[in-house]
Amino acid sequence: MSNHPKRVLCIADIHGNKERLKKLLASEVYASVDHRVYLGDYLDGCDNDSIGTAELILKEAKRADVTLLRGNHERDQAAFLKQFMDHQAGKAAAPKAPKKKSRLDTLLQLHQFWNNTRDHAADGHDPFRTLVLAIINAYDASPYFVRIGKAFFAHGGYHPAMMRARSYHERTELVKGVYTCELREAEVPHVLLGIRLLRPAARYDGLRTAPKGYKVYVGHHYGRANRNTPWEESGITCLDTGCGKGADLPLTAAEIDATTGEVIALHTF
Ligand SMILES: [Mn+2]
Repeated sequence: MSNHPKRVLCIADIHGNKERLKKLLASEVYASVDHRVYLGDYLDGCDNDSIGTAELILKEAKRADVTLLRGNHERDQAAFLKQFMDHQAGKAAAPKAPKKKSRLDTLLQLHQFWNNTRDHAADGHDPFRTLVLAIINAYDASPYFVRIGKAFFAHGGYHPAMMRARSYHERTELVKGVYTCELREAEVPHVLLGIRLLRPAARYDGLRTAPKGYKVYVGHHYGRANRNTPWEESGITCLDTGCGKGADLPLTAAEIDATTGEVIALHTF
């Protein structure tokens, strides 16, 4: 009957903190769980290594026992990079540079990467183009949310459409019992990517309460009052403890019993 992975590690926002991600990847709990769900926001930190983090995450993307969710930062960077590549091909105007320093840092790091590798482009191998296309493709292949047993995972919040999900997402088809669903684009940014979670519109009533019998796990909310520890409210747990956002704050991961949806243990790296 319940054919889903049993023990799931849910990993909150990384924001370019490659060192803490490396500690997590080398940990006992990472190795021992049945499945891993990343809540998105891999890139854009403060003086962090977003490119090194992206390279590690792109390796994770190849694993069948890993689900990478979309964060609002990936959405913005993927849109920028798509337009940049189209611009290079003469098909679009130049994209506008982001104003936020953390987002600009990622692009400056990409520029540095291009500087360091452009000599290799001459023989037909272009590491910059390869990396940028890999980031865009990984973003396009990532679901907005995933359900495993009694646990829902999304970057920003719960949406009632998550309860209606029946289809398997291509990316996670190999893992039986991992449900994801494509939503209408209009439903997505406001809830699942967390854009309006703090001031939800009336039509997203289900947003602040997990459906009965289920638990919801999100990231995104570092700006909330009790920022350095995970918080739980009406069945929705936020695991974002500010990793990569400047001060040396931990990366938090929750080990979850998917059969009940409950946390078994919290781990910090
Ligand atoms: Mn975030």
